[in-house]
Amino acid sequence: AGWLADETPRLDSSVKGSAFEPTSPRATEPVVGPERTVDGFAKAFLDELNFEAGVALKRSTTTDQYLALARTIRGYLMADWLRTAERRRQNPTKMVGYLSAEYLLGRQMGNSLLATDLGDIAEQAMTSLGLDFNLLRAQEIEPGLGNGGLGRLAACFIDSLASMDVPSIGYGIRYEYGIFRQTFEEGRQVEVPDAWLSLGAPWEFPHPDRAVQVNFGGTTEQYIDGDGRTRPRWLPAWNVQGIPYHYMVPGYQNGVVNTLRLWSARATQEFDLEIFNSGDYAEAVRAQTFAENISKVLYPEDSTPQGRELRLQQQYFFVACSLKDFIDRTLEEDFDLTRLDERIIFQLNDTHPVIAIPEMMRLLMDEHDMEWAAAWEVTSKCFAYTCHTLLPEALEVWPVELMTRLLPRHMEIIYRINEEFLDTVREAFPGDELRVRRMSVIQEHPERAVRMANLATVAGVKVNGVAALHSELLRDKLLPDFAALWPNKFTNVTNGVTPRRFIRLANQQLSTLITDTIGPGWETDLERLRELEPYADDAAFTESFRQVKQANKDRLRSILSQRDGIELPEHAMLDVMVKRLHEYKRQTLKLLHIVSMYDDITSGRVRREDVVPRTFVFGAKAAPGYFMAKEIIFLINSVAKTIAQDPRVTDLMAVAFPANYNVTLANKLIPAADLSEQISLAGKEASGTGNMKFALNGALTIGTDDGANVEIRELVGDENFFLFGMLEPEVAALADRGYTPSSFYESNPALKRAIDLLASGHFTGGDRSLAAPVVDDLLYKDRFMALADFQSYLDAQARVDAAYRDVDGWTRSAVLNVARSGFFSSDRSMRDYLDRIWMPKS
Ligand code: GLG
Repeated sequence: AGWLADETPRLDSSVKGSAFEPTSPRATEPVVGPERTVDGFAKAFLDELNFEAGVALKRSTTTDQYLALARTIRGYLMADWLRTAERRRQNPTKMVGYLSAEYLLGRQMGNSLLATDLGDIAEQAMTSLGLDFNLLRAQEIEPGLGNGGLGRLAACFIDSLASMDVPSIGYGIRYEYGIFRQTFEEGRQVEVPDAWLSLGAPWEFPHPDRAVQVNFGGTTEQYIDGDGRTRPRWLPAWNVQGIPYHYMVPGYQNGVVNTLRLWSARATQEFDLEIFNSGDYAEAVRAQTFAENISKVLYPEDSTPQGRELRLQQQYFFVACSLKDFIDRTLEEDFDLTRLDERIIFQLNDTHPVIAIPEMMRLLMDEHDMEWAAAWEVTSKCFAYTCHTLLPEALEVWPVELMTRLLPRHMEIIYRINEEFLDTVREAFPGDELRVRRMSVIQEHPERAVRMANLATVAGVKVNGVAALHSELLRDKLLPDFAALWPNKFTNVTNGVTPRRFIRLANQQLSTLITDTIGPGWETDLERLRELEPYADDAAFTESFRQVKQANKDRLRSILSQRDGIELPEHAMLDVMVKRLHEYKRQTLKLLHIVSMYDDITSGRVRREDVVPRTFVFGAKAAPGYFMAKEIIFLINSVAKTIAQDPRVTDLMAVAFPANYNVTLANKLIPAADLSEQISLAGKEASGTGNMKFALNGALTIGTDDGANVEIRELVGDENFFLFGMLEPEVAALADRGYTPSSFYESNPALKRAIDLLASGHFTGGDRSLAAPVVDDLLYKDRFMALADFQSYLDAQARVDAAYRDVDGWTRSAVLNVARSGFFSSDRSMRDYLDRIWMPKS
C-alpha cells in the first residue's frame, strides 16, 4: 500500500502567490457552487449540518442551524471568490490596499443573500425543512470591529469596491472583542464585552499556515554587508505571529468577491518552545497571552486618540503583516520593487496605519536591499492619507520615547524622513524657523513626539478630507503650512454610504416602491434616484411613500417593544439622533429642546392642541473613560423616564433610548425616521455619514452648516432642510471674542427655564447633584457652544412642527430628499478616490 509510505509531513513554509494559489500543478479547477434551487439549497444546508457539523436536523439547536445556514450561503459565494482571485492573478494591475484599524461590518448574512440574490430560495428552503428563517437570521452577532463612522465608512468602501469590480483588498485587525455591548443600569451605561466569536465564526477563513512574523523592541546597529557597505539593521527583542483571517466581500450581484484580510496575533512557536523546553509551562502560556493581547480588543475610542503602548503595537502589527503580505505573497514573484507604485496604492484610513510609511522604507531598504533615495522615491508614491477629524486634540502623536523603545529602526527612519523634509521647507521658506517647527514631524512640546498626521502628509501622494467643508478647513486651518508648500497635495472626497445595505436591505418596502417606479438598477447607479423627482407631486406615489414610512415605524415600534420593552405611541413624528456620544455632536442641545418642550406643555405655556406629538429616539455609546459623555447618557435616560411617568405629557411626547446602538439597530431605526438630527457645532463634524443614510431613507434633516450637511442641503434644496445655528466663521469669531455661555442663559428666558428645570433635580428624583456635572459644564464651559445655538435651534424646531402639520408638503420634501441624495452613494466616493487619488488620468 503505497499511500502508507507517504506519511512524512512536508513542511511548506514558502507559500507564494495570493491566498488561493492552488499548490497542485493544475492551475485552474472548474469551480461550481451548489444548485440554485430550493431543493439544492436545502440539500447543501443538510450537508453542512450533517457532514460538516455532525449534527442531525432533529437534534440541532438554533445555533447549529444558523451556522449551517451561514456556511451554506457562503458556499454559493465560494466559486465567485476563487474566480475573482484567479482573474486578478492572471491579469495583475494596480490594486487598492485599504489600510484601516476598523471595519464596522454589520451582519453578514443579509448582505450575502442580497449579493447572491438567494434570499427567496433560502427562505423557502428553510421553510421546507420546518425552520424559521428569520429566527435563524436573528442569531447572527454582528462583527463590531469599529467604533462609528470611520469604521462603517471602511465597510461601505469595500462593499463599493467589490460592486464596482475594483481590484482591491482590505487590511485590518481581527479583534477578538469588538466594540463593547452597551447596557443600562439605573440609567447609567455599563459595558459588557462583545464575545462575537463565541458561538462560532462561519464567515471567516483562518490561514494559520500563512502566518507572518512581526518584530518589536530591541536596538539597531551598523554592520558591514557583503559589498563592504555600512548598513543599519534592526535587532528586535521579541516577536509575534500574525495569522490572516479572510472574509469574503461580495459585490452586488456581479459575480465579484473581493477579500478582507484581518490579522490575529499569536505567540511565535520558537518563543513558545524555548520557554516550554526550559520546563516553565506556566511561563510559556503567559507569553502566549501577552502576544495574543495585541488583537484582543478594539479600543472603544471614537474621534479621540488613545495614546497607549498596546494601541501602537496593534497599529504596527497589522500594518507590518499587510505590507509583507502584499510584497511577498500578492505581488508577482521577482517584481521590480522600484516600480511598486504600478501595483499598489495604500489608502491610510486616518493616522492609525501611518506607521506603514517607515515600515515600507524599512522593508525596501533592510529586506530588499534598496538605497534610501530609491526607497523614498517609490514609498512616496504608494500611500495616500485620509484625515477624518478637525479636532486638533484627536490627531495622533506618539512619544519618541515609546517609539524608540517599541520600533527603534522606524524611529531612525522617521528622523531621516523629517530631516530631508525640513531641508525642503527651509529651501522653500528661507529663514522661517517658526514654520519649520510647526511643520516638523517631531513635536518638541509638551514632550518629544511623532506627529502622525504630519508624517502622512509628508509621504502621501494626496491628503483628503471627507466632505467639502472639512477638506477646506483641513487645508486652510489644520495643515495650512503644508498646503502652502504643496497646494496640489490636498483634495476632497466626500463620504458616501452603500445603498445595498442602507436602502435595499434596510428598507425593502421603499426599495420595491423605487424599483416599481423607475425600474431596477438604481442600487448600483444611485444618481438614478433623480427619476423619482416628478413623483414628488404624484398622489398615488406619495400615498405609497407615506405607507412605507408608516410600515417602517410600525416595525420599529414592535422591535423596540420586544428588544427593549419600550412602548412607543402609534402616531407621532419620529425624531432621531443616533451617533456616538460626543460633546461636539451636542446631544445636550437635543436634550435642552426636549426639556423645553416638556416645560412648555406642563406649564401651560402652549396649548395642547398646538403641540405636534413627537417621539425622540437616541442611540449612542460613550467611550468607557469619557466621563462627561456618560453623564449625558445618564441625564437623557433620566429625562426619558420622568417624561414616561408624567401623565401630563405622555400623549404628546416620548423619549426612547434603546441600549447598544449598532449597525443592526441602525438598519431598523433609520428607515422609520421622519426627522434626522445632525446638530454638531459648525466646523467640528468632519462629514457624518448617518446624515446621508437618513436623507436616502426619506427623513428630513434639521442640521447645522457642518460636514456633509452642507452638501446635503445644497442638493436637496433649502426648502427641504431645516438649517440653524452659527456658521463656521461665526463660531471662530465668537471663540476669538471670548465665549461666555452664562450670558446666553441670562438673556434667553426659554433657555433659562430649560436649564433651571434640568438643574432643579426634577428629572433626577429630586437630587440636584445628579444633573450638576452636565448643567455646570453647559453654564460655565460649553466648549461646543450649545447655548449659543439654542434659540436658533428652537426656531428651526418650530419650523419643523409647522412643516410636519402639512402632510403633503412634508411627504413631498421627503421624496425629494430621496430623489436628490444619490450623490451620497459610496460608489461615487470610490469613483472620486479613483479619479483624484488612486488612478488619476493626468
Ligand atoms: C469620523 C468623523 C465623521 C466622519 C467619519 C467618516 O468624526 O464625521 O463621517 O469619520 O469619515 N471618527 C469618525 O467617525
